[in-house]
Amino acid sequence: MKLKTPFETSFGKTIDRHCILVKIVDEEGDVGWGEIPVDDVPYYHYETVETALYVAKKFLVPKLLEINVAEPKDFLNATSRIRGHVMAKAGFEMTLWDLLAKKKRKPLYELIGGARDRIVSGVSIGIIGNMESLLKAISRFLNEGYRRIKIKIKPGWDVKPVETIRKTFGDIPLQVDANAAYTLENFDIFKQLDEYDLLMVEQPLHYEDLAEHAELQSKIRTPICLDESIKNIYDTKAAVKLGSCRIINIKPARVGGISESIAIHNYALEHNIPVWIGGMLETGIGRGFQVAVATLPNVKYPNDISASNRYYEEDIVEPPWTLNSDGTITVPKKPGIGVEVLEERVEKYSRKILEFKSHV
Ligand code: OSB
Ligand code: MG
Repeated sequence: MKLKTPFETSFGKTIDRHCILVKIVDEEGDVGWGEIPVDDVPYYHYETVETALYVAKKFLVPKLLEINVAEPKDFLNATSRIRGHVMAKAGFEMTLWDLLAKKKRKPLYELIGGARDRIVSGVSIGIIGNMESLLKAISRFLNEGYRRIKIKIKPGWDVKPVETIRKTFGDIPLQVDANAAYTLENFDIFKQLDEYDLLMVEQPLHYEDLAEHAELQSKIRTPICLDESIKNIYDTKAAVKLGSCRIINIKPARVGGISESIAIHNYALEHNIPVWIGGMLETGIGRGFQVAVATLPNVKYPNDISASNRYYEEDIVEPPWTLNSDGTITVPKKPGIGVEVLEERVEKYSRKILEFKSHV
């Protein structure tokens, strides 16, 4: 799917989004949908369209067809020997959640203990090297009602845009995301950013380096929020114990699905670490899972869950996700993720459709 505008981060530029959609039809004819929001290149995350497809075909689908699934965790247990490949797994786990919720005739958010009927939306703006265009984009998103602005930064594009945004828009809720582009040698940059009352600085250092994040956090006022570094509950515990962050960005697909998202959410809640829900430019299907998880009680900051029209000319769900004038998105009350998948559109955008059947 072609993005309305290219999305640039410290690791590269996305123009067309490729991903894998999962559809599961059970023996009673009930249907679940899910999304594996992989990219073509392993820059933000190590999995790609090709690796996820391989793992799905070779390991996940055969296992799924072999076992009895009453709940998503039956699938997780059956595939627990497969290390890594969390996004591929998550795509199936989430599909099973949608299916389960539909079978129970309940909205997904209710099934997972969600506690609100609207979620707060922020917007994530890629690197726009031209200041005037960046300010224009921010002004447009603020007018639409978005409740927080996040800009991507990289060495050479950090303090200056933040300073200019503060001068132009004053005290708006603002945060930056470095996507791991800095090292402790850049400490001076973080010292300068510390003066701008940012809500948080997201993933400043290497995606494996919890120790140096802890060191940086001890030296700046601005809360560090980890994104890439949080891959599961185990590194969540390590990050919290080490003091590597004060906020966590949970992306359901990045951590292996809904069950792991809930585990991270609950652990963070017990340790007074607020969370929010991030994204990877998901289609309307993946967005449904983000919205459901964003209803959990410890979600305390605006989410990277924007309306369909922030990303795509046309989404593949009906109704598309829309922003209320107060900068929220209403949580659907229909069963499952609560939006209908437009299969004709899915086919229109599909490059490849694979079908697998159980012979049991
Ligand atoms: O780091 O949060 C990120 C998009 C793709 C990959 C990584 C990130 C992002 C975003 C956009 O920031 C979030 C969204 O609006 O979906
Ligand atoms: Mg991020």
